[in-house]
Formats: sequence, C-alpha cells, structure tokens
Amino acid sequence: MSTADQDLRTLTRRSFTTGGIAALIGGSGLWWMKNARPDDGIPWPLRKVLQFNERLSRTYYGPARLAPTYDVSRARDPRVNGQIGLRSPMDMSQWTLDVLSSGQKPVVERSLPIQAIHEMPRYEIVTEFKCVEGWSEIVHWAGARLSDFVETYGHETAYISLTTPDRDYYVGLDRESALHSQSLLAYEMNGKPLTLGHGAPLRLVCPLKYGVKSIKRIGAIQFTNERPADYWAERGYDWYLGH
Ligand SMILES: Nc1nc2c(c(=O)[nH]1)N[C@H]1C(S)=C(S)[C@@H](COP(=O)(O)O)O[C@H]1N2
Ligand SMILES: [Mo]
Repeated sequence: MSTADQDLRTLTRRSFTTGGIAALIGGSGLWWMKNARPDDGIPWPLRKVLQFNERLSRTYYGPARLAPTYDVSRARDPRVNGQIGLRSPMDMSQWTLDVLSSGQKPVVERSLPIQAIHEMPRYEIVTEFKCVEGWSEIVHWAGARLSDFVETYGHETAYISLTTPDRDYYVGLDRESALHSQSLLAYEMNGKPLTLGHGAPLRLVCPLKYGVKSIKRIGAIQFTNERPADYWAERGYDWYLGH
C-alpha cells in the first residue's frame, strides 16, 4: 500500500471513529451499536463502515481500481512498438505457454498449447493503451483473464514473471496486478487474431499499467515469491509502472 493510501485510511478512520459515527447514531442507536456482536473486537456496525471505507479507498486509489473502458467504436490499431523478444526466428506451430514452478530451480510443470487459452472463459475489454513514450490508443482486446489462468494453472505466489520464448524480454507482476479483473492474456486485437508484431499468439494486457508491462509473445509464466527481473525496471523505470 502506498503511503498516500495509508494516510487516507488513517485520516478517514479517525474522522469516522470520532464525530462521524456518534453523529450518525443517536442515543438508542449507540446502545444498539455497543451491544451488537463484536467482530474482532470492533462492534460490527462500525466494522462495516471501516470495511466500506477501505473498499472505497482501494477502489479509487489502490491497485483494485478499474481502468476506464470505452465504446468499441473508438478502438483503433496501435502502432507496433517494441520488438524485443520478437526477433528470434521461431516456428510458431511449436509455440507453447510454459508454466514454471516457484523455487530456486524452477521446473516446467506444463506446456500449454494456445487452444488451452482459447478454451478458457473469453473476456473482452476496450481500454486505453498507454506507452511511457507519450502516445496512447484505445484498443479492443479479447482473451482470457490472467486471474482465471492463475486459478487454473498457478500457485499462490507473491509475484509472476512473464518472458518471451527467447527470454530477451521479461516483465514482473505483483500478485494483486496479476489477479486484477482487467489483466488479460490476449489473443485478439480489434476483432482480429493478434499479428506477430503485436505479440501473437499470446500477449499480456494490463490496462492499469504502462504498455511496457504488456509483454508480447509470452513464452513462459513463472510463479515466484521473489520479485522477478523486469526488462525496463532494470533500465531505470519504476518496477510497478501504474498510471
Ligand atoms: N516482447 C515485447 N513486448 C513488449 C515490448 C517489447 O519490446 N517486446 N514493448 C512494450 C512496449 S514499450 C509497448 S508500448 C507495447 C506496445 O505494444 P504494441 O506493439 O502492440 O503497440 O508492448 C510492450 N510489450
Ligand atoms: Mo511503450
């Protein structure tokens, strides 16, 4: 949690616990609150307020907030930007998505064909794709939710690492961002199968983060409790890169 979020929570909690609650609930209400079944030592009516409050601050300021979505008529093809990890010659019919275990010596637990991803529940989103270089484009994506993938094939680790088949490009994601409802393993862009330049057969789309995190041509996903290497973080960018 950022210090701003922390501050906000402390602040709102303080104002709720002092004047707020007392003003909301009058004499008999106060009796009801004191006698309501405590939940972790906090009378539950108050706890509900705190929970609501936490949800609010996380929704608007935390990583659980949603990126804005748009009408599909506004979607455009973005430029092809960034070819690291796409240059190595590769027989695409041999492509698999490898799932690697956590630990010092990761092992390939599964090698999934693209059909495995196509068979997962389909999810579509029209969202703004933002590059740190300053351009942005509204794009219509289709694919499987990364959270569904993690649930089906993953482990409960703190981080996920994604790499291209040649390992030239790699990004790290914290678990919260990976499980975010808008994080997508995308196989279609603007109603058509992904082109090679845009990351066929499978790329990440992470609408809350800058484009650099949306790795094209994913070859492997590793579950790990150590913060994974990240190509652009190693070159001076912030590791989280939210916007
Ligand atoms: N494999 C790979 N993925 C990548 C990159 C890259 O160089 N290699 N560049 C990133 C950057 S900086 C951006 S802005 C987007 C661009 O996606 P696009 O080419 O589909 O517009 O891909 C991201 N994913
Ligand atoms: Mo970018």
